[in-house]
Amino acid sequence: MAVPTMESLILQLHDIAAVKFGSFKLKSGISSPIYIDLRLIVSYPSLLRQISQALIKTLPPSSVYQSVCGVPYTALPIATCISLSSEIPMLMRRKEVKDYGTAKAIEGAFEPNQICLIVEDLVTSGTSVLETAAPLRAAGLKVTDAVVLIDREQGGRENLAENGITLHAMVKLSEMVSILKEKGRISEETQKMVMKFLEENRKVSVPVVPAAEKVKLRITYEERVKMANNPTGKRLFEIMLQKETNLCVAADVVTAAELLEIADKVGPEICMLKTHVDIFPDFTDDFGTKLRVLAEKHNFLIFEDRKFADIGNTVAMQYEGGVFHILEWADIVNAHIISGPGVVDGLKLKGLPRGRGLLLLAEMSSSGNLAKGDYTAAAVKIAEDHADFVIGFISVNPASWPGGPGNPSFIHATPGVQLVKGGDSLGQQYNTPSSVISERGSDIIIVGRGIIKAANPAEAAREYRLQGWDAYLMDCK
Ligand code: S5P
Repeated sequence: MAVPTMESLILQLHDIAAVKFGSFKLKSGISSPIYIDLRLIVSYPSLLRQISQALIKTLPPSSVYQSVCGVPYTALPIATCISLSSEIPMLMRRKEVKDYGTAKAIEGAFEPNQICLIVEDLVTSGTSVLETAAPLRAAGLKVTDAVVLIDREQGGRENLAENGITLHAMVKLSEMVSILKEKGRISEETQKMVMKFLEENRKVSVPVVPAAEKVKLRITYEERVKMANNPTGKRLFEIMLQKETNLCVAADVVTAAELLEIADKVGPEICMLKTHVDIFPDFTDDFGTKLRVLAEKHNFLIFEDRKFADIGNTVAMQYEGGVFHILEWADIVNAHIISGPGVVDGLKLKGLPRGRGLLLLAEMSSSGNLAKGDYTAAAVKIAEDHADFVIGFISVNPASWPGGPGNPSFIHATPGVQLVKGGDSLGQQYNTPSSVISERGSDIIIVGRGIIKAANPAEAAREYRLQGWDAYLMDCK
């Protein structure tokens, strides 16, 4: 069957009143002289088929997609038709699933890294396309293009481009209106009114951070490897680059046996594994050796989240001695600076000769915490004074610090990360991977329950890794 002309499709849409002129109140509250309701096309199978064919033709001939996914609900039948006629398998996004970290948000069979084409009926700001792209990406798929029947030319193309998605529109609203005018369906006056409306409502913003508010272009990890002063800090940047990951899993499981098991599962996805060894009832002397074997196997660093906080002399003893012998097996530890710079001197005494690194808690993720303002600034000052041993910070929003994330030789690691913003009942506060990396200027996402409580921790870790790494790449562009 020949592909129908654009003109004929537009006239048919007008015939069935899927495109109407008058005065209509839009969802956004503004009054529009044109109203488009493409839900109607399901009642006209022949038109639906013709539209689907025209949409396929809109795509560059060289493009290859392993799946198509319609934005629910209006575009679902269109995506189904495209799938049938092009024999590209279809995926479906479940609209009801909010927490796509743990529940199944995408239905259908697919492999990670396959490219999925998004199909939409009408694009205004691009928000609904982005809402479908997010769970697809979270599931490990690549989303690079979206095909749409009508582009309302109100900023959607630009908003999608900012999020790495190229928009292919069958027709732009202005072209459609001019065809209807040419064919005598509407008056010149109506055409002018619609064009004026379009002009006045050029840009409908999407609820993402405006480019101007973003942290300025990121210095790449390649460059920062060269700047790192401490051998462990340098290795951390190297591992991130080699494995393309800025994910640290907080393995807060209840036994050492479980920790070793989870470390082996998530190992391929992470640059760093964070432990709380004092949780384990089954801690034994060979724990460190066993964990280091896994760290070697999967190429990750071990970060014992000990949060040292005492005077220098005491923390030096705690670091080396006791039951846990943290110094023996942890590449990285962290410290509060409440006791002043002596805490760093004490840890450095033991750690530096072993090439170990230290993160300072400059901010915390829990609500009502006191690590802010002058306290955060003091942590930065202490780090600068001990840049041979301090590799960076536990931080939450370094982009908001007076000097921003600051010295690029320091690395920022941020806890309180899940795929959806929120919190727990004990004061933890969560932000998303892209918000932590892109908006808040951090380098590493620290994820605990978002991964270890997921039905499949390895799969969840991959989702977080992809989201975190994509956010980093976007910032380097
Ligand atoms: O401010 C902080 C600092 C840390 S290190 N807030 C935190 O939540 N953490 C740790 O990060 C915390 O001890 C836990 O191990 C992890 C967060 O776990 P989640 O399950 O809430 O992701």
